[in-house]
This record gives sequence, C-alpha cells and structure tokens, in this order.
Amino acid sequence: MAVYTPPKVWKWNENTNHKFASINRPISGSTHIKELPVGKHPLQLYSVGTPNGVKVTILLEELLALGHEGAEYNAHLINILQGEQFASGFVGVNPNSKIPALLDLSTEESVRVFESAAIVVYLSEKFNAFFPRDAKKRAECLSWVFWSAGSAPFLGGGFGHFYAYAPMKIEYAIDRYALEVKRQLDVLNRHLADKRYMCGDEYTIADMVIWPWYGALSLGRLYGAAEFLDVSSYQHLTRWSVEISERRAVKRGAMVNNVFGKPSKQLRERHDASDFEHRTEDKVEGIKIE
Ligand SMILES: N[C@@H](CCC(=O)N[C@@H](CS)C(=O)NCC(=O)O)C(=O)O
Repeated sequence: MAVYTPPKVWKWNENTNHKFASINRPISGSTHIKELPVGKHPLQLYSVGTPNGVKVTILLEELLALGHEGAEYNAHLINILQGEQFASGFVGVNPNSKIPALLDLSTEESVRVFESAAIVVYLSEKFNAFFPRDAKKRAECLSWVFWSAGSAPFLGGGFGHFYAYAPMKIEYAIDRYALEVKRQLDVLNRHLADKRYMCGDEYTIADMVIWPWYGALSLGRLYGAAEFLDVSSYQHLTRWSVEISERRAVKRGAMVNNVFGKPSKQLRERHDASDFEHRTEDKVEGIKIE
C-alpha cells in the first residue's frame, strides 16, 4: 500500500477525480443566485430519489394514503450533480446544501425543515401519524430514527463510497466499513427476529427511514454489494425489507424524484397524484441529470 504522510496543513485538491469530485467542496454557502420553484401544494419538497430523499417521499405518500390531504406536495428535482444544492434559494432552505429540504407553506409563516430525519419527525408530528403517542413506544421509535441518522453515513459515505465510487479499491477502507455495515445489519436482524416492524406491531417512521438504506441494501439494490456483504444471511431483515417494499406508498415514494433505473419507475418531478400514471419517464421527455 502506498504510504501517505499528511502535510502539516491540509489543502483542497480541486483536481481529484472521484465520482462526486465536481460537487464536493470544503466550504459552504451559495455559489449562485437562483430562487427555488414553488408549486400549488402546502408542502414543497426539494430533493432527489436517493435513500435520504426517499425517506420523505415514502412518508408523504403514506400520509396521503391515510387520507391526509394537507400532505399534498410538489416534489421538485434538485440536480445535485449540477450543483443546484448550492443555489441561493436552496441554501436558504438548507444551509447544509444537501437534499432533502422541505418548505411548509401551510402555516402563517412558512417553515423550513432540513435533514431527512428532522423532516420525517416534523411531518409525523404535524399529522399525528406513524409516530406512536405512548411515551415508551415514542422513545423507542425516536431511538431508531436517530440510530438510522447516525448509522447510515457509515453505509453510504463510508462503505458505499469506498466500495463503489472511490477511484481505487482501498482494502483498509473497504474492510473497515464492511465490518461496521455487517455489524449494523446484524443489529437490525436480531432486533427484527421477534418483531414485525422496527417498533413492534406498529408501522412507523422508524421503518420509513431505515428501509431506504438497509432495506434496499438487503434487497440487493445498493452498490452491487449483496453478495459481498452476504445480505441474504440476515433472514429477519430480509423478511421485513420485502414486506415494506410491497406497500403501495413505498413503491410510489421510491419513484418520486428518482433519476435512475427503469424509465417507468422514474417520476422526476411530482406535482399531482395523477403524475404517477401520466408523467413517468417512459411517458414524458425528461430532465437530464447524468
Ligand atoms: N444527513 C443528511 C444527509 C443528506 C445527504 O447526504 N444528501 C446527499 C444526497 S443523498 C446530497 O444532497 N449530496 C449533495 C452534496 O453533498 O453536495 C440527511 O439525512 O438529510
């Protein structure tokens, strides 16, 4: 292995050539002036159909399926590979320049919410749904929501980055993160051994935030790493992942702002419930993100 000796002071090498080099910067703030589009619905979501984005669209589709009309939303696509997360309007909603970001226009003063877990907690509290009322169950649910926010970066930014995106395969890095992700899969598998859902019998936001990462991984949909991580050996996790994946709202949520895979599964922008039938990529001329 090549030996790297860190210099006294780290300097930004703008010419690195990994997959996200063009958007990764060591500074925050906006790079250009551009307002965000606003649609007709009470909720405005600015996102991409990555696991973090899908957490929110699953919850919104579940809320609508329950009959909460106030959860109607416009989902605007933010092209993160083109740097749209650094536009002044987006930075105004999320100073951290990451999708997803939400604007709630239904209140007297509009409310901005960023961080996928915070958005999900905000919406479930607003509609009093998918978040247990009982204090003990609520604490359990919140614990798993925070678990997911703290754990998934090891899967995405750690394992996924070094296994699938880094310009070279670094054994030390892949090994370190594979070990941690396997540990996380085991945590979930043991937990789900005697439970239908993450918090027991009730389907909650904990399931909705964990599934897009760990459900997708266990179903072989992330990083082409199913065999490498032997995901099928986590039987209880697989059973849970399959059950969640079959929900109508989960299927719909996974299509919103999606820019990858089958055109019929990509609803790049969602401005109306009927868009699922009429505006998927196989039916419209789409916005190019690659
Ligand atoms: N902790 C954040 C993470 C969000 C995040 O990492 N978003 C990625 C896409 S999944 C993003 O916007 N990346 C663009 C960038 O890093 O510039 C959350 O859960 O909302």
